[in-house]
Amino acid sequence: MTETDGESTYKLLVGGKLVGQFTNPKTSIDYKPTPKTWKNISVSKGATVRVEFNTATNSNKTSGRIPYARGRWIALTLVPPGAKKAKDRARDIISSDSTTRIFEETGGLVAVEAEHFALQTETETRKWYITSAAQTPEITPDGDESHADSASGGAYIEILPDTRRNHSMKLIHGENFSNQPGKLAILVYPVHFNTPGRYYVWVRAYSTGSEDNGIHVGLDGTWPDSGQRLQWCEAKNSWRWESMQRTEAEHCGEPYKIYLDIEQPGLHTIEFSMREDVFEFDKWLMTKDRDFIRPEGAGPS
Ligand SMILES: [Ca+2]
Ligand SMILES: [Ca+2]
Ligand SMILES: [Ca+2]
Repeated sequence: MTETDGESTYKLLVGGKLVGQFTNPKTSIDYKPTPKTWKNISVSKGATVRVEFNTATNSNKTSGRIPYARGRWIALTLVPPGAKKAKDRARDIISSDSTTRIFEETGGLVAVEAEHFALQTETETRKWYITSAAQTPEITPDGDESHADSASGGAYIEILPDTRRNHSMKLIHGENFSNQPGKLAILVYPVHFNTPGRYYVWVRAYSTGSEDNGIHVGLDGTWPDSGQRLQWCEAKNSWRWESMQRTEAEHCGEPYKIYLDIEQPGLHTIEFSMREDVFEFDKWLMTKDRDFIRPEGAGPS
């Protein structure tokens, strides 16, 4: 923040090393936010980030009380590389491939086949593969058979390989499990929203075991708490629409807790990422109706 009585200098140190320095401009306005951006700064795990700032005066007084600035500041924000505004991100995705589908919300509802994703990222460890009557992935191990004949649109996607079939098999964080969203196998769908507001997210999935029934949902490259740990417990061995969040209190999930807030109308990206491998994903929808009734079949077109 600028101060009229002096121009303080700020230093940013990472791991004890000076990576940026900034001196406030002269000003006639006190406490005006004056952001400074430093690019291409790497912060290694466990590094200490330190901000230093000094007092400064621009007074010519030689006696009496000398006015001075205190080096006031408000915030330090870390932005990951590649982070973009929501609109830029969605536009980049669309312009990179002319065949990309853009979905549209009307009347507070949008429904999308999972296999119609625009792209997927973070695929080194686990990846989504399409299964249809004509196409079965050749990735092994895969602990269950094809369920394409009962899938909406005749196709679904599945995260492979599957190295954790049941609770006794080894859980490897960041490999066959990720309680953290946005780490593994991220799917991206561009959606144009006409109606801002709170949308409840429902997903149609097929669970055949105890370690294939969780996923995360996010918005515009962010992963809010209300999109984490969608969970399925009921109706094993069938396609099942669900909108439940796994919590400490209820491992099978609580209703009304899975939602995304669309604050501005226009283009956004809806994104899903892996929680458990061999998750089978047929279709998803977002509805403004909190009391949306679970579809028995494929759900809205
Ligand atoms: Ca399978
Ligand atoms: Ca699994
Ligand atoms: Ca489908």
